[in-house]
Amino acid sequence: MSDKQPQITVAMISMNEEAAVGKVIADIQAAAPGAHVLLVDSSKDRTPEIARAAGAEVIRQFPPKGYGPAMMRALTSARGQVVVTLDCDDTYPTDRILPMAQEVLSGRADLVDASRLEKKPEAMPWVNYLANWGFAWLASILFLRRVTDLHSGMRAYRTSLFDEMTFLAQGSALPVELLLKPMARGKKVKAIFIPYDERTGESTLDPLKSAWWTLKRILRVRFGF
Ligand SMILES: Nc1nc2c(ncn2[C@@H]2O[C@H](COP(=O)(O)OP(=O)(O)O)[C@@H](O)[C@H]2O)c(=O)[nH]1
Ligand SMILES: [Mg+2]
Repeated sequence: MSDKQPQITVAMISMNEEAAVGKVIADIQAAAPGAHVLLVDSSKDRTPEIARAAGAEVIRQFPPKGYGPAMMRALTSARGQVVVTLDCDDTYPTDRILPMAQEVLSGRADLVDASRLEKKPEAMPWVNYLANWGFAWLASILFLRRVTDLHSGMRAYRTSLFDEMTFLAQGSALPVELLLKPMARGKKVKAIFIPYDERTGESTLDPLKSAWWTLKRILRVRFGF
């Protein structure tokens, strides 16, 4: 950890990502030198040791509480003006970290969403793609602006957003609310398109539960219940 106060935190949550974590942190450090790297980790494997040895701050959350509580902990523990999130499974392009952070630091955006869904990614099964596409259209209609990817794990957030508004950590599909609520509150939300790579290791996602929570979160933010 460096002594000077970083402006950028790159935050990840991790559960049993020992196959990917070392490479992901090395890629982050190469792409964003001086950024603070933070993991909220709920692993049983060697992920936390590998991350600490690589210079990351590791907050242990064990036993695991699920994606939402881990992600909220990461977002609210970030240092500096901007926090960029990534999955810890080597599926997101680390070379976009700095350009996304720069949009926030410059004041042009409060949130930048890295959409994986400009077109169907080869690594994404059709059923996931169609579900994502349908929910993105529903949100686009209800929020009166084009949204393409509600579930991206790669975002840049102005850290002050987490002092200004609260998000429901419990339940699946938290990224939906993390995108739509700032949008509904008039924050400057931008999107870029990114490529999406094959995952290293297994996904923890339960698709039906995620679909149900996606719908609930869209309606909750839009209609305030
Ligand atoms: N700390 C923590 N991390 C989690 C938990 N569940 C999932 N993750 C991590 O969250 C990220 C996204 O999960 P992933 O399985 O890749 O979901 P997918 O990208 O939708 O397939 C990965 O880095 C996981 O290791 C949890 O309960 N606690
Ligand atoms: Mg992932």
